[in-house]
Amino acid sequence: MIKLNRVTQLPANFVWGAAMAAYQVEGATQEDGKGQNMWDVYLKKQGRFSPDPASDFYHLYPIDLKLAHDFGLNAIRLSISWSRIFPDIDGKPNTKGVNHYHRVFTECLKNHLVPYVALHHFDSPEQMLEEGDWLNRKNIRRFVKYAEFCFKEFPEVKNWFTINEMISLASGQYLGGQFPPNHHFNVSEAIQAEHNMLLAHAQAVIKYHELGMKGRIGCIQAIKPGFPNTNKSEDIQAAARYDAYNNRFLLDGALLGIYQPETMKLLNQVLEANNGKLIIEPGDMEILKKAAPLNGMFGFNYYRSEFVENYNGENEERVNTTGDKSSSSFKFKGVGKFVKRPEIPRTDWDWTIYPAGLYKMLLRLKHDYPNMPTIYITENGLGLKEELPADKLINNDDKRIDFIDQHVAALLKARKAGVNVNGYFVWSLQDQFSWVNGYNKRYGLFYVDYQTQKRYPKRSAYWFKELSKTMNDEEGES
Ligand code: BGP
Repeated sequence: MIKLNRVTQLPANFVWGAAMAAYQVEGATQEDGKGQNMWDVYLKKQGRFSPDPASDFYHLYPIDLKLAHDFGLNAIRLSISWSRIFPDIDGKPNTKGVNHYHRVFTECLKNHLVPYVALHHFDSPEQMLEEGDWLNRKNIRRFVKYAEFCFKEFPEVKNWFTINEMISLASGQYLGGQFPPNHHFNVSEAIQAEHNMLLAHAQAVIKYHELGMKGRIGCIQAIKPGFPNTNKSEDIQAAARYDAYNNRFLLDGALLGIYQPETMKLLNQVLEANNGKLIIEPGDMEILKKAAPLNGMFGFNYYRSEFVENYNGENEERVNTTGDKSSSSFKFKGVGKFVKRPEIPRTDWDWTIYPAGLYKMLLRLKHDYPNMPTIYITENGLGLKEELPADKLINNDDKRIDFIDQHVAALLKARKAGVNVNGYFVWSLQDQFSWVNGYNKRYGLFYVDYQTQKRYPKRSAYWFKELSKTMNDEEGES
């Protein structure tokens, strides 16, 4: 018997979903004519873990989607693998890949799950990476062509997201270097990639509207608030610089279509401290400006907040990719460094558990971006090391239930305060591999036994179901 704790009632028409990304769940990386993407090549070279069979969603999607329905979800967030649709990035579409996604979307609708679909979730085709990924403007044009194809081909999808987490991709590729092409603290590249992704997003949004498509489109940003660790003005400034780099630049570009003067002042400080530069070409800002009011929704991924102090030493990032507590550090020259506060709980991967950050950021979004369309929390969840017990009953993920409960409570509190936020997608539906952690960091409502590919509902899945019953309208929003 599951007892509800903080949250005891979901609003009517609330979007109650779970998320996944194509490359983290599908497996079948060599099947049905899929082309190579940057992870196929990189993971093979790295040799740490294999993307096959992952959670074998490519074949088992009917099972996973039925589970989602049976456990009370009314929406599902997934992504399309670009290299399945266009194995040759400049070539013809691959019918097998296209039909696969038609079947997946049909299955979603059959299970009364509204699909929210991202076009790009970290998985650029290999050829795109080889030609500079988002740093090469040719790839923006390619993306818009791919987006246009998908809009026309999949009218059954009414909720589109362009690009998932521009900041995580750019920082993973060019700052921390955990993502291919593994560059370290090349700040020009990171910020240029962000600007170019904003342009790609904006052009896809404009295209969607020009085509007169009947639905909504937006982007998904990972927002990681950085709070000053002390009241010292140098720490307040450090947090502001970090925030400009991590959040504000992308929020301004996507939602206002301008980079506000204060945002640029702070961002230029980040660039200067790292001998970087950003190239904004003539016409770029007009594109962002035109697209901003056309966003029909906004995806907000929230996992954690940071506490920031001033820092002028050399750049350094150590990412905890094993779940060995306290093995991470982040020091960004001339920007700031993260400080671990003993009173704030952390996961084994050193991520703060800080639902207040979600609440504060939702209020800030309402205040700073008054034209904000409906917000959905498109990712939030807790990664744990978990094992399947002999009796196959996974009754011990109360930590996850508590984490989700606290964050949904923060969301509902923000709603009460007038923020237009109408949905929550837990990361993740089923266990899946994590880009830099592999298979030992599990987030799913459903445990995946990777040997047998069997699914087992965790206690959190039952909690999710229990809460879904408190919603008046079972179908949710469409
Ligand atoms: C987000 C990504 C997801 C997912 C999640 C959890 O940044 O959009 O794809 O992986 O984070 O992160 P991790 O797997 O590193 O724990």
